[in-house]
Amino acid sequence: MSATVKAENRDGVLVLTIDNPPVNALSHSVRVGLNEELAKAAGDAGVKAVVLACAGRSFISGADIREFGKPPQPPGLHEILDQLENFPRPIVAAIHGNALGGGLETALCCHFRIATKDTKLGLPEVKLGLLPGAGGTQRLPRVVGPAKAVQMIVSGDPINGDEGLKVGLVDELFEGDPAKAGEAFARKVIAEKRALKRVRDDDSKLAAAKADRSIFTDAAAAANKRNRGLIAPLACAECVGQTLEGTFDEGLAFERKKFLELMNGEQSKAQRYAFFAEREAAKVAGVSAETKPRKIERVAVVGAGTMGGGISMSFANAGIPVTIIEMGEEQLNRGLGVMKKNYDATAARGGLKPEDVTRRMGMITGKVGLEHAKDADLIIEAVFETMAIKKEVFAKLDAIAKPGAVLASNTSYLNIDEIASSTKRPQDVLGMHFFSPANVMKLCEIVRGAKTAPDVLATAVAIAKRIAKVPAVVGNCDGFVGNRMLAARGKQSDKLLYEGALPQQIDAVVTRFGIPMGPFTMSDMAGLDIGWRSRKDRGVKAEIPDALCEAGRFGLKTGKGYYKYEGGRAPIPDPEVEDLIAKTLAKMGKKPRAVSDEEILERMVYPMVNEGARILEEKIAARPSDIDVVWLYGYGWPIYRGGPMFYADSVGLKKVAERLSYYAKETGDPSLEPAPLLKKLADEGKTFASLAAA
Ligand code: T1G
Repeated sequence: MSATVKAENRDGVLVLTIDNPPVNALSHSVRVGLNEELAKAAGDAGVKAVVLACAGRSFISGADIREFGKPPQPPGLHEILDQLENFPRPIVAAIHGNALGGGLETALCCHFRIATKDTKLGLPEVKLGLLPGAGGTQRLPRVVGPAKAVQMIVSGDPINGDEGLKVGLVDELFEGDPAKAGEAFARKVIAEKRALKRVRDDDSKLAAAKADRSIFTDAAAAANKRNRGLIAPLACAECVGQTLEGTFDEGLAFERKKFLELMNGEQSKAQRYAFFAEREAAKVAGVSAETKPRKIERVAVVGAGTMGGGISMSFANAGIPVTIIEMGEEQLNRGLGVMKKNYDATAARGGLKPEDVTRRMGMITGKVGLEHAKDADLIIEAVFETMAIKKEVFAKLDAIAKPGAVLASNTSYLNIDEIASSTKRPQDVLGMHFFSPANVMKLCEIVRGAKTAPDVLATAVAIAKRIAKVPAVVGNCDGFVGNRMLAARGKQSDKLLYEGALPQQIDAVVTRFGIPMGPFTMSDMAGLDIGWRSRKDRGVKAEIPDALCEAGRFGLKTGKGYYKYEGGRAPIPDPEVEDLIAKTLAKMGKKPRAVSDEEILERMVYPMVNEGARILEEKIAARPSDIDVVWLYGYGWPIYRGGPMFYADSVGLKKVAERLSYYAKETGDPSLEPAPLLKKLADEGKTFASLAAA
């Protein structure tokens, strides 16, 4: 008997239990075990039915992603699925927890499926840049119809047991022990002499779409509406569409071909990397996995501005009561009003039911005065981004907060050690840097102070995951990881304006690369006046943005900035800006040149990678993949490009270093010289990924 598949004949019902922690992936040992047990059972007249169940927290969560890209180890999953589908007696899949990817595909090859009502049933392969490669694109449409199937497969989002029962994916719901429930159901099937139907043999759910293709094509188009740049969602839809064109086996062959194309393609490699990078980032370097996080039951957020409101909503969304604190009724009520407006807007789009809005707002209590933070286990400060104000708030919180409370600042670049120094408990202080809009963006940069205690770090990571954020622990420096790299990019985008590139050209290169918003559109959103005032305070000139601001062009808020805006938020290139830039350059005696898109892309990305290398050298980030997680989840770096450091590896560090040296000379900017770590890896023909392996 295999170590991961146990067989027990319970008076004629053979219960096969997979026990392959942590998620019962269909690893090689599981496939060997199933292969052996099913072969034995097929020839054993004493086996009247088979139940497939799992031990632990979940049914099968998919193929073992760690095996991808490695030499296949027989038996393959297809062999197991053939054994299940052609088994001569009833096979019941008893599902709890998750049945995802290959897990659901396995269940679809059983004759019957029973599940608990909160089971997650889904085919999330598309999130790995793949498609269901074990018959899911051919079997699921035959169970739930092609329209529902294409929506599930292209979104990758699961449905629960309840919905599974409604759409015919589940035959019966159960509670309690899966094996026991499976055995009882199997006995019922035997007693009722139910026919053994194979999903592949029943095309009845395809008939309507075969008669009217628009049933499928409309659903496919809707499902693919927001999949910019990704190839897997289109391939998923193509495979599901094949169910309307040919035989089951032809569809299976088509699916296999498309799966292998995706598996061996660049996009899936990047997306599989991102999957593991996200999970690695939650493992804090230097903090043992056994470190117990502190209990967080009550949260207080200080500051009801945009960030404080978004942060509070994130806790309310996770069902965690939060007290939001302001210094005055008016600011508090304004903040509460913005949150209510945001929830109502989501409800209006059908994203929330009205009762959800009420429940979530009910989780948020508005108070005036810091004393209301006294019972909180976690206090997140989200006040003005000036050190003096933050230190004053933390000094007051130090006197109010209960012992053991975690004190976090949402600062986006200020020194967390200096903030901590205004308290007598620096060990309880860290940064939790959320990204705007905080109720939407997934990244939480957790900034560890010099004195931050290990269990405080573990607490911040755990609570970030509880509110469905992606935590990345970073060191304390100006801009931490994300904004420090953003500044390196911003320096180049600003310089390029003085060399002849226009805002719209630079932004277009960045958005075509897959990043949602270019630097100048971002500046217009944030407001050009903030930087302008700060430059004036410091006596620093920046001729082009200064000229824009002197003309009252502060960005979106004034309807004009680097772009003009006509009623909406869409940036429209403005000849007046081209004229202003030309005049400014002329005044400066600069002669604009044609700048290629390729140069722009290299000068947008490689300086970020260079800053990332310095961040690694300074141990501000523990892993290159942590830097990638920051950019994937904090700045919308396209998932199919893996992150700046992964992307640099895919370009080749030798080339990246050479181009940086070239631009350093061309522009006379020494900061573009390759960082020592980058140069070393390039000279040794290595990758950033090789550091993680070391
Ligand atoms: N293979 C290998 N390892 C996996 C894994 C998988 N499928 N899923 C999770 N892990 C590891 C994960 O890296 C982590 O490892 C630990 O398990 C706990 O994961 C043929 C081709 C199931 C919802 O895409 O969505 O089937 O960090 O922290 O928050 O068509 O894991 O502890 O070392 O995420 O409770 C399709 C992927 C695969 C599901 C559980 N299936 N997994 O979430 O735990 S492709 C998926 C998840 C496929 C077929 C195709 C989640 C989860 P470590 P975790 P969790």
